[in-house]
Amino acid sequence: MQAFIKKLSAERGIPLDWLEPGVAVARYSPLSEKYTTPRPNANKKTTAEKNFLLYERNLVNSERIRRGTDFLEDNRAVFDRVEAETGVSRYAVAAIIGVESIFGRNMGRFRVLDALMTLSFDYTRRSKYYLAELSDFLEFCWLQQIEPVAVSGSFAGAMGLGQFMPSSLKAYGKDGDGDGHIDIVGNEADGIASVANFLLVHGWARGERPLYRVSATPEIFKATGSGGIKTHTTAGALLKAGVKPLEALPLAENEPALLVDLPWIKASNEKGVDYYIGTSSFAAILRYNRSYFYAAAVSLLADELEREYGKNAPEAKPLKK
Ligand SMILES: [Ca+2]
Repeated sequence: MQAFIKKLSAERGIPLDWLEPGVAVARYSPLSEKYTTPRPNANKKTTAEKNFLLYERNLVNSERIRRGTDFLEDNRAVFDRVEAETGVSRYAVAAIIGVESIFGRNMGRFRVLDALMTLSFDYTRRSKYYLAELSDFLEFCWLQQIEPVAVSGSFAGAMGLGQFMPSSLKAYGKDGDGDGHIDIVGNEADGIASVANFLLVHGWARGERPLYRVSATPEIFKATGSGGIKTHTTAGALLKAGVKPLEALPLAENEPALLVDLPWIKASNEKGVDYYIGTSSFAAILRYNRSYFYAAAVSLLADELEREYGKNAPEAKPLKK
């Protein structure tokens, strides 16, 4: 650990007499180790991972929609400004914050310093990853003049409304209220601006919805080389391959796109797959978490928030079964 501190100090210009006492107060975090340790049967996918209906039910529900509309209203001025500056939909930003931290109610009560020190030095399965995150965390604290021990987050070190890991905070963190500091945990404007910036940098297209409902088949899915997280094809090419819109599809033929499959199983054991055309904006959400289920739940929650809260709410769409 001493060698790490010395190296970090030299490489990033962080004074040793700030780093050493800052890090010395770290305590072992048993829960960080426990929660990041794979369980013996972790390779068996749980039902919620194979069934979008279950996954969606946990994240897109009336409780979260209600909290979301409150959050949008409480932060209306910030969203007005951030949306005008970035073009990123306030509903998508709010939906990510809703999924990540239930609009700030669940940002984590672990000391980020303890979590990252434990996962870097005491728990070595992914120590290289966590050492890099710890380095970015300490650098961020130094630049923002925050005491590392004062920052709270998840058991793995994710922070704030958008649950940013330190590397994301370093790369995409934004000062949303213009006070000269990025306070990702305590300041909602900074949290909102940072999530919007993340989506903008990863290709959010102004005015574009993430998902459009279509019909398709497993054969079309395979034939179009679908399944990745990038917009590897175009809306026109997907239509040519047999994909059929199930709602208005205001996309140009050459619009970058991908085909999204969401398998579901009903309580009656009926099975099926919902298909969507995902746009660049959907791909931007996928950079937050490389899971179609995650990005689709965020997108559908955004649609629900827009319907509930938006002044120009879209007409009801057949998104749900
Ligand atoms: Ca700020």
